[in-house]
Amino acid sequence: MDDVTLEGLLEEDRLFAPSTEFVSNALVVDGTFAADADFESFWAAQATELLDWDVDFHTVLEWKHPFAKWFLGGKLNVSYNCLDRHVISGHGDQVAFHWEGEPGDSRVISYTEMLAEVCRTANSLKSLGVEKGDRVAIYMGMVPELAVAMLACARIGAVHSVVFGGFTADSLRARINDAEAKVLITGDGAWRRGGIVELKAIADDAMSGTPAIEKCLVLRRTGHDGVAMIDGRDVWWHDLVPSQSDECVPESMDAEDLLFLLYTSGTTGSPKGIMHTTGGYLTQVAFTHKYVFDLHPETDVFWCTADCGWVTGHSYIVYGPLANRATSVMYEGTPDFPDKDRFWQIIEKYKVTTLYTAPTAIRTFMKWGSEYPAGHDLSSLRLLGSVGEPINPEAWVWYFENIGGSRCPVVDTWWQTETGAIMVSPLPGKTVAKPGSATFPLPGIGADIVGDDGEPVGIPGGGYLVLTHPWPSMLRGVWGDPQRYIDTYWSRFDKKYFAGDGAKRDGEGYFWLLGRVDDIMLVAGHNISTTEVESALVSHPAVAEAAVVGKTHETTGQAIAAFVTLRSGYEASQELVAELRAHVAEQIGPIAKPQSVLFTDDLPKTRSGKIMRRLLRNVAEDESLGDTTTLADPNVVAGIKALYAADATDDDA
Ligand code: 7RM
Repeated sequence: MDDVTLEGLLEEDRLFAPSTEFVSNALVVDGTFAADADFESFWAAQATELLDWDVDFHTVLEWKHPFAKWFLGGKLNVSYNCLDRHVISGHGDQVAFHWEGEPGDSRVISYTEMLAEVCRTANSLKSLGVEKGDRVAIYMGMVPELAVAMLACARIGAVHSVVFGGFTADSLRARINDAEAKVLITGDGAWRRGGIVELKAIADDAMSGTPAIEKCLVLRRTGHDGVAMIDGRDVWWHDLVPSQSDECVPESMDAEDLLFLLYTSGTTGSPKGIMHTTGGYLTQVAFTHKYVFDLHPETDVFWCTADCGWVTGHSYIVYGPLANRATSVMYEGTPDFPDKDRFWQIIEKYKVTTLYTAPTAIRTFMKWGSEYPAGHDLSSLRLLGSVGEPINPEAWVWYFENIGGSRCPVVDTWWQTETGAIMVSPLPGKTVAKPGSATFPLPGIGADIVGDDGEPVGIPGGGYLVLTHPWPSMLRGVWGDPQRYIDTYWSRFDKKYFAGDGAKRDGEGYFWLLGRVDDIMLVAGHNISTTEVESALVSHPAVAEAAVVGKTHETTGQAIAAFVTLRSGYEASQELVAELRAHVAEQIGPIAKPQSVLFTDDLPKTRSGKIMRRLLRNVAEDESLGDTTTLADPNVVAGIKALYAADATDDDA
């Protein structure tokens, strides 16, 4: 950040305390967790309380900076903790998943059924030659068998590597090869807005260059013709799995045995295989899922709208909810199929109590208009969550009012693939929330904000978010590249984990996440966060979503270029450009006023929905776009580039 502290200019003084009704039944209220318990004993207590161990651990933490081992000597099986123990305790009939298919078909799957299918699938994997420690790649749509496949791997001690079903053959091939996966589990196809994504055809292309792959297990989902099966390599799920025994003894795993790899692309270099292990990961996902979402397993219906191809799906569709015996909704499709009210229809149908989704979705719903949620009974909801990007205060308030009926606490949860589980978040029965702030680190977590010199900036202050001590679900490394683990996360600051996010703390110590540090802008000597300027824009009634970037400017170093999508009912105009620029100046200060504002129908996003500002910077600088393979839709940025070139709203006034 060029030795200038991140300023943190946007102010927010709206406060949202949990209602007395919510507090009266909440798992965590003021005083539930001792404020200054030492973090090792804290996590040891959670591990013992939340999980069933085959053998107790003898040592809580071994910390050989920056390599951590948690719960040494402990043995357990993740699938046993997610399934068997709930059946044994008499809850086998409880629904594990209400699954909703995109075309409108649905399935109800109990814990007993889930366990039987996981055992059959685990036995199938064994019959295909999979052994403890082997890697299994999974490339599927959002069908129950995806969760089953993950748990089947966990049951026999195989390491899964789920690759999001929207990735290309090249991306899949690179991930399979890096992990040297022996088996690939895929489907014939996946439904996507009424069309079919031909998963098997893409997988075949990928497998044309994957020497380690021996077998491919294929689930029939879309049932379309012409799916080619290669003799000796490919096996239909329905030909293998149903005939297997529904009993499979769970492999007792060391706490530090690898549970899964999950590849993250980041902004530079090849994807990193983030390594997560067994005991620490399950402890922290169970803890956070229980207390951040105030889980009451007898009455709640939990819905995390992520895809299992991302860490959010791993931790809060599969492992956290199942470890806690939650009843979840799992949905196959997109929010706008067949119409823009699909989410609200699902919430009404299953009486969802807890919704966990992303700011990109919330801003899209704002853009579509509040009549879609207003047409449905959402009164079952009692808690709302957000993850993936900073949530703009205006989007937070829209979510609170239009989805939560002004009655549900909102938990804005900060975490990463690398952290494995939620790290910074309100506790809904305790924390007084401020829209746009992830509030405070959870119990057992050490987070701080430091300047360029690595020294804490204090309160209030802005700089880089760091984690100050190990946590149970932390990544254990980058697969095959220990040096990259050290360089990426542990070298920027001495003895502190560098998260790559800018952040500030306000006068009351609340944490505000301000976006990736690569995105921070330097305007006339001021470090300005993209998040804050975007939030100022989104607070204008015409704006649904905004992305801002810094572009080279001869006098100020950088100037701010804004890209804005409008809410339905608003029209682009020169007057609106002037109004938005004035609005930002008023909200933050003249220094943050965008030099240009371009109206666009869409913003470039990654497949997991995060705005890709690097590409907008290329557009603003009139540079070539470079690598666009992580984009959900490369056409969007090409369209913006053409618009930008034709636009003349640049104005230095
Ligand atoms: C869970 C997930 C991680 C990055 C992270 C941040 C951003 C995620 C929030 C957030 C502000 C949040 N994993 N991020 N959650 N920023 N507030 N509540 O998204 O590995 O895919 O991304 O996402 O930049 O570093 S991830």
